Amino acid sequence: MSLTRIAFLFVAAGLAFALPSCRTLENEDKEPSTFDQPSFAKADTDANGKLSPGEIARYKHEEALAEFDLNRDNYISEEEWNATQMAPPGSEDEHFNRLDKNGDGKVAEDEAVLFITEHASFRDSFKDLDANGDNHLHWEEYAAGEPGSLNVTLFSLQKEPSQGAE
Ligand SMILES: [Ca+2]
Ligand SMILES: [Ca+2]
Ligand SMILES: [Ca+2]
Repeated sequence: MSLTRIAFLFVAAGLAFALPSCRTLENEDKEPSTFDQPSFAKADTDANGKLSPGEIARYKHEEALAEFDLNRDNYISEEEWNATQMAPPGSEDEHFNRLDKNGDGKVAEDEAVLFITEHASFRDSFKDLDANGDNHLHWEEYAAGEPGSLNVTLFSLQKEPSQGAE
């Protein structure tokens, strides 16, 4: 019995050691998370049973902060941004400056929320999912659609509006 126990502890320790290092290596492949029902409820900060574009964007930004806000001041500084290495080389500055609307060298929550909610892909997906057109998503509307379609993050490059689009 004690041998089994020792073997178990050995495996558990090995896992605990291996998992965090995998996670950091896999950053680039990591899918931004989609909502399950509990996180959907958590994102509904005014508790009216449905999500506005801002509530979704704020929730997504909080996830990003947990990962990239290294000094935990609720801002993503240019230094923290560059440390993520998510943007293709050479495009970081331009993209960061677009996020940092007031030019103070860091991305605040309202700047992030604005970027996400104004992103063309986000707006299109939201409109598709919003079956009753009230500019909010109910869980039923969200669950009936493509789960990944709202996955716009700070790293999503804005496509130039295609010419002649309606
Ligand atoms: Ca709400
Ligand atoms: Ca920060
Ligand atoms: Ca700023």
